[in-house]
Amino acid sequence: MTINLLNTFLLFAILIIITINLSYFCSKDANRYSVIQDERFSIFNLTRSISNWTHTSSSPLIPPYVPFRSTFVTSPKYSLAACRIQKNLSTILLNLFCFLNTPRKFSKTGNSLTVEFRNHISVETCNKTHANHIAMNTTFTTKLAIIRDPVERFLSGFVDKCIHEAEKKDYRCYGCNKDMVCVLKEQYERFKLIAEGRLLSFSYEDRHFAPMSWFCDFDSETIKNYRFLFFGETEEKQSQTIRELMNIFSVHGVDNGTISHIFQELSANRTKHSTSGSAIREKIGKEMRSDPEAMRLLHLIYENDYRIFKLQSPFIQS
Ligand SMILES: *[C@@H]1O[C@H](CO)[C@@H](O)[C@H](O)[C@H]1NC(C)=O
Ligand SMILES: *[C@@H]1O[C@H](CO)[C@@H](O)[C@H](O)[C@H]1NC(C)=O
Ligand SMILES: *[C@@H]1O[C@H](CO)[C@@H](O)[C@H](O)[C@H]1NC(C)=O
Ligand SMILES: *[C@@H]1O[C@H](CO)[C@@H](O)[C@H](O)[C@H]1NC(C)=O
Ligand SMILES: *[C@@H]1O[C@H](CO)[C@@H](O)[C@H](O)[C@H]1NC(C)=O
Ligand SMILES: *[C@@H]1O[C@H](CO)[C@@H](O)[C@H](O)[C@H]1NC(C)=O
Ligand SMILES: CC(=O)N[C@H]1CO[C@H](CO)[C@@H](O)[C@@H]1O
Repeated sequence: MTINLLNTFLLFAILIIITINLSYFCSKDANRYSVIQDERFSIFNLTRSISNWTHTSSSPLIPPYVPFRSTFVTSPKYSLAACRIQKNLSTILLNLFCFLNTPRKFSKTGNSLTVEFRNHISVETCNKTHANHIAMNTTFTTKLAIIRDPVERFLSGFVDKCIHEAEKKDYRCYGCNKDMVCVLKEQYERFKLIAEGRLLSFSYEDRHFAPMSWFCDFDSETIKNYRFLFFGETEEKQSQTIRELMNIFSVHGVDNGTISHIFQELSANRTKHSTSGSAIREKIGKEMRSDPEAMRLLHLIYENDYRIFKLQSPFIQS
């Protein structure tokens, strides 16, 4: 009896603490973390699901479906929407959807679709392209998400952020100085804290390395509403994905002229957006795969991504 009472009391105390933390978190930076304004992301629901993870999960794996800030692009005219997960691809998606929404204006300025969007076009021009929380919105008959092999995605981000960007900013990647295991250790601890609702703000690195299942307002239900496009690591696979995307546009009534323009842009500029071939990436990738500690941590962080997106896991099953 008394033990039950004590447990109930403890649970309440934990819930209150989490609630206070969350309300601090939401009010502090409401614009950046668009977790409010949607019932599913209300303090009550977040608290409920977070306490559920904390109490039911004894697995060392980083859990899936932790609500993370996501942005989307939409084209209501074609009943299409897409979630933007990865940095570079998301720039391309933004340009594509902006182009779909305002083809004439866009062509007249003569800007390439793939040129960094922000530098050339005012936010307002493509204002309506942005959206929040489309996972359950029935206005869009197709909701796209481009996914990538989780370990390749990490590797690409590591080379980009922890090698290249860290040259100029030594605080980048937690000051790990190109040490992958150091980054993964820190990141694993941070993801655990985030999943438990115990971390109040997210780092730049968190946003780049978070599991894909944390984005797009994915949960075990909403994930069924998405159509996935797999972005492979080879040119062949990537051009296949581009063709698949063009096919989707065509089915949604985008005219041939627009499609062939987009197709040419993407094909001509594709190689620029892929680091798959770079020598440094190959070298680091080799080191990563032969380092048991790196692979152990990658397994803990990304195994659930492999399961959820039904991708073949590179980790030895034990
Ligand atoms: C929690 O989310 C569900 C939808 O998943 C919603 O129907 C319900 O109203 C929400 N509860 C609160 C208190 O916001
Ligand atoms: C906790 O999680 C279980 C399994 O995922 C689910 O069936 C249950 O409804 C959840 N409980 C709450 C209170 O969210
Ligand atoms: C988008 O446009 C609306 C009005 O048309 C404006 O209120 C809003 O601030 C704009 N948003 C951005 C990001 O420019
Ligand atoms: C769905 O998206 C459309 C277009 O962005 C928006 O006008 C509408 O309010 C959304 N519906 C819901 C239920 O959020
Ligand atoms: C668009 O292309 C498809 C297949 O490539 C073709 O069947 C169709 O006739 C074309 N439509 C127009 C309007 O050019
Ligand atoms: C992303 O873009 C940056 C420059 O904008 C580039 O250096 C990097 O290689 C790209 N990464 C991927 C994975 O395409
Ligand atoms: C078709 C093509 O080459 N499109 C663009 C690719 O990107 C460069 C700049 O990065 C543009 O100048 C091209 O127009």
